[in-house]
Amino acid sequence: MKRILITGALGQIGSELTLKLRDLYGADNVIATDIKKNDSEAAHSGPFEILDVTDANRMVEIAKKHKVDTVMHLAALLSATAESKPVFAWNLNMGGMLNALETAREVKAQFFTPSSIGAFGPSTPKDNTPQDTIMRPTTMYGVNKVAGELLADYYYHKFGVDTRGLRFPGLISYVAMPGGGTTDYAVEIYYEAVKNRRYTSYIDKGTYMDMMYMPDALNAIVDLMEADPSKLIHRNSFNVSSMSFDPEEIAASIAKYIPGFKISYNVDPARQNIADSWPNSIDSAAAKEEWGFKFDYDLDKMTQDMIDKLRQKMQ
Ligand code: AKB
Repeated sequence: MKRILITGALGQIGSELTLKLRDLYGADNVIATDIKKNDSEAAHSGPFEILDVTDANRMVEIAKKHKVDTVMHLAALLSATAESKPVFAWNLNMGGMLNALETAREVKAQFFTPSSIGAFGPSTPKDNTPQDTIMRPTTMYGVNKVAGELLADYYYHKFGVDTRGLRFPGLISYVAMPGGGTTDYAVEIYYEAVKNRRYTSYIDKGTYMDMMYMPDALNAIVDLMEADPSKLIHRNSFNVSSMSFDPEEIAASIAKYIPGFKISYNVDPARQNIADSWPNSIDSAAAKEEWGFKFDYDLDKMTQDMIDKLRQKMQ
């Protein structure tokens, strides 16, 4: 039976991952932590501890107190926020990562952390970006992600920590809003479509980025963590994506379910710059071959589910 410590458990991924893991492994076996408590289900459906991930001692103390055998480190600043506060981002993203890896080493735990399509940069091949390729990101977030991938591989080779990671695309969900990401437009657009039948996009038409619906992302985390280690050639981190679209294409998909939906543009140069430095679409072949990555949702199936769920939520 697993005993899992999650950092950033009340964030965009954590709010849903915590509940899924509690369903799979038992509520008491999933220890949610975050810098503040809120009134979400993730904070109240099982053990919860306040944790600032830059506090190394406290992280180890919580891991020992709850006898965890798995650390899932989700706490991090996303790309647009990291770009506006680069020094803070370095300290939080890299400090948190080092502390989480050290915790995993000390308590002999398996380790997961998300990387991102943000780990790639303008000199990376843009289409069908391979698993192993040029990684020279031009954002602080990307620098943190590449350094984090290397550090996680280092902990595997040097100390034998069972580290695993996924390069996530933009994640879309109706549960918790992302905060400070470049791909957030693809979440906001659904909220605005259901409320106002229109959306003003800060990302320009023609800008393609990879995306994935949250249920597929959560399944990918569980499948990777349960994968047979002898099959893993890569570890930190695997390309995974289930769709790639630009704002026009997501708007056209929404218009199939919300007739009259209109998109307009007011491009934010800061976030557009970040988006322009990322791939159009990445190749998930290594994840498929090494641990059977699969997904259920394409753009239209996701759109239909997002709209249904948001209508119920906003009633
Ligand atoms: C962001 O936009 O910063 C994230 C990501 C793709 O890593 N959603």
